Amino acid sequence: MHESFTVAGLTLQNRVLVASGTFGYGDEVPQLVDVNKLGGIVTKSLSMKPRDGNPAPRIAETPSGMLNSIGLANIGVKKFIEEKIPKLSTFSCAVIANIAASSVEEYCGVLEKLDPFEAIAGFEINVSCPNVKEGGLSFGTDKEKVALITKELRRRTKKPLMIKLTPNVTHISEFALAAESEGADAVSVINTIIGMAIDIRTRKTKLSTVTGGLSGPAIKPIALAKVYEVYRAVKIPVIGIGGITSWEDAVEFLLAGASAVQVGTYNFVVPSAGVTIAEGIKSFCEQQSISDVGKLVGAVEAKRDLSVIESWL
Ligand code: RRO
Repeated sequence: MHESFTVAGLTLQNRVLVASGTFGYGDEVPQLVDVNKLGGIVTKSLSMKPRDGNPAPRIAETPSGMLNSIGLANIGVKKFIEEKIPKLSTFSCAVIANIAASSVEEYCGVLEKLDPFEAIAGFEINVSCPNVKEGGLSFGTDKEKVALITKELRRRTKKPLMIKLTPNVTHISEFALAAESEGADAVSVINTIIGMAIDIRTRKTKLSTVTGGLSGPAIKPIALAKVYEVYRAVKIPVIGIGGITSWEDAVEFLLAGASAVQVGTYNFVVPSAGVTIAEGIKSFCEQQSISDVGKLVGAVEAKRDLSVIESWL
C-alpha cells in the first residue's frame, strides 16, 4: 500500500508530522531518527528577530504531561534562512515553517522572507502561544484577528497555509471557521492548554511565568474533542495534535476527523516516535484491510444522541 497523499495542497508520504517546538529546526537529530520517513517536520516558531525566550525555570513535569513557558525562544528568520534552510533542502519529507509574531506586519514580513525558498513546503501560523505578552493568545482568542492574519498571509503566499489554534477558548470551531473564511488551507488543532504547578515547600510556582502551556498525554482527550468539534464545522482539513504517543492514539485522531497528525511532547522521550507511529498506522490498515488510510478520517461512529452536546458542538 502506497500511502502518499495530498492534504491542504501538501504532498506527504504519510500522515505523521512532528509538531513545532518539539523537533528544533529538524536538523538536530539525524543520528536518532531518519527524518525522511516522517510525513513532515514543523519547525520551532520563527519570529523576525531572534528571541531568548522567558527566564528559567521554563519547563515543569506534571502527571502525564509537561508545562512549558519557553516564550518563543528562536534564532530569528534571518539565521534560519542562512543556517538551517541549506540542510532542510536535502530532506525529502515536507518541511513546514511555523511563524509566530507580535503584529500582523511581523507575520507578513517573516512569511515573505521564507516564501521564495523551495525547501519550505508550507506555513503553519501560530496564533496560539500561551507564553508571550504580545501576539500569541491575544490574537488567537480574537476571531477578527485570526481572520485578519489569515487574510493578509493568504494574499502573500500560494503555498499551503495552516492556522494553529488555541484550545483556550469556549468554541474553537468559531476560530477554525474564521481561518477557513479567509482562505486557510487547514487548521492545526490544538496548541497547549494554560496550566500551572506549585512547589509546596518553597511555595513558588514551578514556572518563572507562573502559568505555561500543558502538553503530553494529559491533554489527549481534550485535543480529540476539539478535533471532533472542528471537523464537524469546517470543510478544510484538520491536523490533529495533542498527547499522541502511539499509533493507536494517532488512529483515534484520524477517526475523530484529523486528516493528519503531529507528534509533539513525546519526541522528547522518543525522538523517532513519529516514524514508528507512521509505520504502526500502515500495519493497522493492512491488518484491517483498509485500502486507504483516508477512509479512517472522521469515521468515528458517533451515532449516539448528540443533543446533549449540541449547544457547543
Ligand atoms: O515558545 C513557547 O513558549 C510556546 C509556543 Br511559541 C507555543 O506555541 N506553544 C507553547 O506551548 N509554547
